Order: sequence, then C-alpha cells, then structure tokens
Amino acid sequence: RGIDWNSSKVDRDRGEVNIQVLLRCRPLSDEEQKCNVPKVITCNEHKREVTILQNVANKQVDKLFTFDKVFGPKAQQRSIYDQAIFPIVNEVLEGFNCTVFAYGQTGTGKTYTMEGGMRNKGGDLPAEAGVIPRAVRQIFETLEAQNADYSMKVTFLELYNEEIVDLLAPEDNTRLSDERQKKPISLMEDGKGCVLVRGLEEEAVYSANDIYTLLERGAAKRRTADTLLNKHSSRSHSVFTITVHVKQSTVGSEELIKYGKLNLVDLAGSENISRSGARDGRAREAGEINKSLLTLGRVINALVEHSGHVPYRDSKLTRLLRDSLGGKTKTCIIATVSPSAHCLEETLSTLDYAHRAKNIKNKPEANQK
Ligand code: ADP
Ligand code: ZZD
Repeated sequence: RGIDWNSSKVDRDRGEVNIQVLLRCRPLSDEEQKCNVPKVITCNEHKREVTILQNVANKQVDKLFTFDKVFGPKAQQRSIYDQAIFPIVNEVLEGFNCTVFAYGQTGTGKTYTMEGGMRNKGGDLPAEAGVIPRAVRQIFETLEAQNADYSMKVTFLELYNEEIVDLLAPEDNTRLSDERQKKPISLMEDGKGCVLVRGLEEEAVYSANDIYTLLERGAAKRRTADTLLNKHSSRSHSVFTITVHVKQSTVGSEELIKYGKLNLVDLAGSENISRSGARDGRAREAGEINKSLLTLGRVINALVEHSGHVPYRDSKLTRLLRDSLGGKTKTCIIATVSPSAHCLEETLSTLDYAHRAKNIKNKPEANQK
C-alpha cells in the first residue's frame, strides 16, 4: 500500500526517483446526472489504467493511459489520503522535502482534493476533508505519539497574475486595504539554490486547531479576492507549506535536527493554458495569468526532453517550486479530470500532460543540521 518510492523506476545508483503521478476522476454532479451527460472516462483502479472513449468521424478511437495510481469517481477523500499521501507525509517527518500538486481543468476537483469540503466546527475532521487538513492532523498525531521535540511553521500564499498574496497576513496589512502599507513580498535566492519568500507571514503552530484557525483566515481572505475579481480562484495558484523541525534523540552531546517541508499546491485551472486567450481586450492580464502555468509546462517539457536550459526563472511559480521539479524534493502530481463528454478535449490534454510528467526524475535528499 502507498506509493513505493523504491519501485523499479528508481535508479538506485544515482538515487533518482520519478515524480509520482496519480489520476483522480470526479463523479458526475447531480446536475450532470439529471441531464444524462454521457461519460467518456473509465477507471480501472486495480490495473492503474484510465480509458478515454473517443469517437472521431464515427470511428471509436479510445485511448488508454497508465498512472502510478488511479482513483475513480467512487474514491473517498480518506482512501486517497491513506493510499497516496500518508506515506509522503511520513517522508516529511523523516527530513525530506515533499510537494503535492493538483493539476487539472477548473471544476474537476483540485480544491476538493487538496482542501476538501466544509469543516464541522470542533471535533473530528469531516469525511470531505482533503489533503491539507489530513496532513496537518497526521503530522501532529505522529509527533505527539512519538513524544517528539518539534516545531512547526506554516505559510499559505496565492499567486495571481505573477503577484504573491499572503493569505495569512493580518487583515490591516493587506494590499486591498491600504496600498501604502503594502508589505512587499519578494522571492530571494539564498545562494544555496534555495528560494525564499521574503515578507511572508510565517506562523508557528502548536496544535491542529491552531492550523484550522489559520486555514479559516486564509480561506476567508481568498473568498474576498474571489468576490472582487472574476474567476480569481480558477486563475490563481495556492501554495500551503508546512515546515517541521524534529529534534533527534542522540547519545552524547551532539544534537541533530531533522527538518522537512511539505508543499501542497492547488494550481490554476489548466484550461488557462490550453486556450491562451488573448481574444478579448485583456490580453496582458491573460498573458500574465498564464505565465506561471505556461512556464510550468515548459519546465516539464525541458526536463522530460533533457533539452538543456530549464526556464525555472521565467515565472514565480517555477522559481518557488524549482526544487520540486528535477531537484531534491519528492514530488507527486494529482491530475484531476471530469468524466463528462463535454470536457473531453481538456481531459485528453490533462491526461497527456500528466503522463509526460511521469518521466521527470528527482533526487531526494534528507535535510539535517
Ligand atoms: P477545481 O478546484 O478543480 O476547480 P473543485 O474542487 O472546486 O474544482 O470542484 C468542483 C465541484 O465538484 C465542487 O462542488 C466539488 O465539491 C465537486 N467535487 C469535485 N471532486 C469531487 C469528488 N471526488 N466527489 C464529490 N464531489 C466532488
Ligand atoms: N475548500 C474550502 C475550504 C474553500 O475553498 O473555502 S475547506 C482546508 C484547507 C485550506 C483552507 C481551508 C480548508 C477548509 C476550511 C473551510 C472553512 C473554514 C476553514 C477551513 C477545511 C475543510 C475541512 C477540514 C478543515 C479545513
């Protein structure tokens, strides 16, 4: 069970592992069911295959794709977490940096997968809770059970139009309320090939409930932006990051600290690149919005084709997540699709993209100091 990072695709001598790519197909919505929308996706979880039914000029030209894991419309949040994400979070606690991306067309369940549905106040997580709240719970539960000496920080940011918005910044510091008070957020290279986000609110958290309070703040702030800007959420990328430091019990006087970072990334809707729309008068806006997603595609292409120059520096998203693409981070992409015939073209493009990304190799290394 779980992702086997030591599968046959590991080049043991060089310590390289492929990016893991999972596919999730959402169920038809009640609405779609009522209208008898035809389904064009079939998932075989056991064989890790997904088939897309395609009829071109009256000829059935189905296509089959294989992924590291496939989750059909009936897959529950908990089952996806337990099978695919639980082992990744354990790696973070072992000192690895890990990244989970959700990639797909708007409306296919990226946010549902990464965040999930509503939270019931107090008590346990709801069945609809997604990766973020479950990861938070797992980290606290594991460290508490080990009686570990640890510290944890989180950041939550949104990238919109090549601008970073801090979803955890205290209300009176936001760009929206006062332009002059704007706390500039910038990306900085630390000289060791690491990128830091300067000016970002870094919150120390001590319990799972602390994190839920922060998530609530972030979610509320995003809703404000959503109301003010049309299609904001489908065009923005959100990045939730947890950093954990764990003190190792050592014999003698030396003290070792293991630290790991988990990036949970909800990408902008992939339709934003397939139709690079400079059709209306907002060409610049469209161009800027697509820049990070377009560059992500180019970075993936360059890595897959080993074509020399990898254009990491061309967008904020790829600078921020550089280490996740061909670096020392363990990376997993969850590609999300709709089963509906209406989405066929976008679904095909998601499947192609995700399938190509399987060829990227990273070289994970644990952090210690
Ligand atoms: P995206 O983030 O890709 O735009 P959302 O996460 O907002 O998509 O999902 C679109 C709608 O579909 C939401 O109402 C969401 O609750 C629902 N949905 C998505 N995936 C599932 C799923 N696997 N099971 C049930 N409902 C889902
Ligand atoms: N997806 C919902 C938020 C939204 O788009 O608003 S669900 C989870 C991760 C990051 C941010 C928010 C959440 C979310 C939540 C909802 C409402 C208030 C706080 C947090 C959530 C869902 C289930 C369990 C925990 C948190």
